[in-house]
Amino acid sequence: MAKRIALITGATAGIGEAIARLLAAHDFKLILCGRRADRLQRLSEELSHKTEVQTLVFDVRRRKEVSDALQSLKGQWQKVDVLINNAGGAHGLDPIQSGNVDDWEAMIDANVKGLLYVSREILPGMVERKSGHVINIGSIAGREVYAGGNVYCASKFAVDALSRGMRIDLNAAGVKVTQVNPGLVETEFSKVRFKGDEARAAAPYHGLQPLRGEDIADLILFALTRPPHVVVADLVVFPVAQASATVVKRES
Ligand code: NDP
Ligand code: 8X3
Repeated sequence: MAKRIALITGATAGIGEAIARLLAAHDFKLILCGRRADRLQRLSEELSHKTEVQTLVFDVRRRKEVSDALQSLKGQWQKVDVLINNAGGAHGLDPIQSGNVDDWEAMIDANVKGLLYVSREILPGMVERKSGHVINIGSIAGREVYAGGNVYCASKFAVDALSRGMRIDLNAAGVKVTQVNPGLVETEFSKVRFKGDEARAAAPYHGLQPLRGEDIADLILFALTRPPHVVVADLVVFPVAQASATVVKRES
């Protein structure tokens, strides 16, 4: 079987980088996307020993950058088989009444609008070919709201609605849609949320064994390798120490 082409947004760190490494070892060609060109270049050089790799540098919040980047793909690379909408994150944990409006915009623009801009470029080809698989990275924050989560949670509730909507609209074309909703995964997520404050960034993982990006990548590979008639529609995954967005067992 020919290698499938997987496009991964947010491949420069965390979950996206782990997905890239795992798919490179399992018969996928890769289109790696992110804003940090140096990291994309390094990862591409490393993975090129295992598979064919393209890189695209763009900010998912910028509609024209997204369309220019994706339309620059040539030949076989235009036929994306697997779209992994992973780029995004949280900015701040402030109560709604004192929230930072720039943080709100960054989250809505990347987590919701960015996912839409990228999907709008890739989905028509999947529909035309009547094949493809979209994986959206949601979150437990898209199922439960917690203190200070307000806009981040809203953005992930939106991803949940978009995943369900995609599944319905793409049903006739036979395009698979999988949503993966992780709980606590130790990546750069918390450093970004707390703007580099190392102590606050480390706190969510204190006294427990969090998930790693590799754990999420493993589930995605599972979803991508089911038989043609099977779609893993929706997954919630926690570290064992976590029972909900707010119930977490910590060893002191
Ligand atoms: P990281 O901060 O480690 O990685 C985030 C990735 O997204 C980076 O590659 C970053 O690349 C990219 N990214 C962020 N903003 C943009 C942007 N505007 N344009 C393009 N790329 C962007 O976090 P995670 O790996 O943890 O996060 C990946 C996804 O998983 C996110 O959607 C997050 O919400 C979700 N998630 C994370 C959980 C966790 O506990 N860590 C739990 C549940 C869901 P670059 O900066 O180079 O552009
Ligand atoms: C990331 C998980 O619980 O920090 O989406 O919001 S959480």
